Amino acid sequence: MKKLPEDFLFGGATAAYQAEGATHEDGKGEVAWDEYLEKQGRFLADPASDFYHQYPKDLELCQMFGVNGIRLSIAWSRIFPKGKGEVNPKGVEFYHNVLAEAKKRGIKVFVTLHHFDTPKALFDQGDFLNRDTIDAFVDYAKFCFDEFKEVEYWTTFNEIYPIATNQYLLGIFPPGIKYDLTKVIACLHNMMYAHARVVNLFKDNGYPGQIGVVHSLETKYPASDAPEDIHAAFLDDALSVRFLLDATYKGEYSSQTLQALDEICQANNAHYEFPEEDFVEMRKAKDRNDYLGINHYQSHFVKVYNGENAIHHNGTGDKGTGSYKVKGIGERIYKEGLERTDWDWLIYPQGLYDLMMRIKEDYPNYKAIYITENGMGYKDEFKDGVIMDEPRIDYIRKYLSALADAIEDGVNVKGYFLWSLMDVFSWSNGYNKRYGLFFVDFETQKRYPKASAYWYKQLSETKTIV
Ligand code: BGP
Repeated sequence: MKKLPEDFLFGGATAAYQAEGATHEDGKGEVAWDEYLEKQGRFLADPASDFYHQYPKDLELCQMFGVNGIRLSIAWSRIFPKGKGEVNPKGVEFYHNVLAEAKKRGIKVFVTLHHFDTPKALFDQGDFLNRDTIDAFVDYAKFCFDEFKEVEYWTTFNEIYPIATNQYLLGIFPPGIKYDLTKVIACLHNMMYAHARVVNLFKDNGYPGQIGVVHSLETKYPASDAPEDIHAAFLDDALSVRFLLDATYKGEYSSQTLQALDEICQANNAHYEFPEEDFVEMRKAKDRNDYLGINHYQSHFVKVYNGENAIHHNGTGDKGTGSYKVKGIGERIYKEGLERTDWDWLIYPQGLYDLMMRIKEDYPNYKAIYITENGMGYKDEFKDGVIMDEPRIDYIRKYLSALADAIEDGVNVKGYFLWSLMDVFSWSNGYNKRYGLFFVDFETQKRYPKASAYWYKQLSETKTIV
């Protein structure tokens, strides 16, 4: 039996577009997803979990089940329907109401400024490939810091790497572009620079509270001891993990990162250029991150690959259909004997432990870590209001044990947010990939606590992983 610290936060995570629904209500502006999903014709982000109207119920459930933290995001387009310019007072009012309700119930709120939902007016101009979007983002952040003084924990971005790659490598997020490594790298850098600008704005102006960024960090291992596989894992890691951590905590890219970028660019006919003055801002911000948020679901085993790019995203839950091969980086393989979910996500808690230890070693100025997302997508079975989701409990138990080991070994981890608090809409899977502690009947919007919710409540009360 392992213990977690007495003051550990047991949270649940959500995101505006995946939880709120009401995508056209009360003056909310468009996001690229609205049109993209409509055209795709598989599912829409309405009703999602109707958090826009159900939030008092969801926060009540948090309190009842020992969930003492919630991660949510502000939909930029509820505040500025066109991304900048005129403010929508109804949007502002909505978030004040949510924050007040959470406070009433003693729930700590972590607020993300951007969770995959750039307002369409800016998205159509190139999103973060267009440097004007950075200025608009900084202005939006400033507005929020001035307005929402009740917020204690701010996060600039959710998952810069998946944004860059899902938009420009896998092509599963709008604008649906595939295999464009030039765009991937430009997007990564511009967003890291935007993060630094916002952190410096926050600290220079002495706003109250804490600020950080949420990165998706998935540990990479070589598929074998062969030097070329070791190198492939190094390249995959350099682009997806090291690039982000270097930018966040070193304020520049280490020579190893740049060496990997050069190699990746050469294989993919890609190029990059980083304005030198960006690093002035980034170096200034590197010791000002109050915490690092980590989303961690899986790890990858990587093998050398020099063939043509071939990625198939498993967005249906048909086990074994996913594949990932990127020229000059590597192929992610399924390691024999390791469990994976129906969506082909490898269950490997050791990866979380190794990641924690690596951050402690390589980025000693990290201050504090919150696991801001971890959880298991599962096809829950609903039987007369009862949902026995043992595989999910088992998944959380294993990952929390790995986390407890890392804490024991000196990593400063302050809390954990399960993805997701209640079932929500999934960007590329729609509604059959459920993650929540609370089952949502998307037709009636009724909530039902799953077995995992009762397990989590006990965990939060005893701090003991059983
Ligand atoms: C993270 C995102 C979340 C959520 C989660 C699960 O990348 O921050 O928004 O979607 O992954 O992903 P999926 O719904 O694709 O299973």
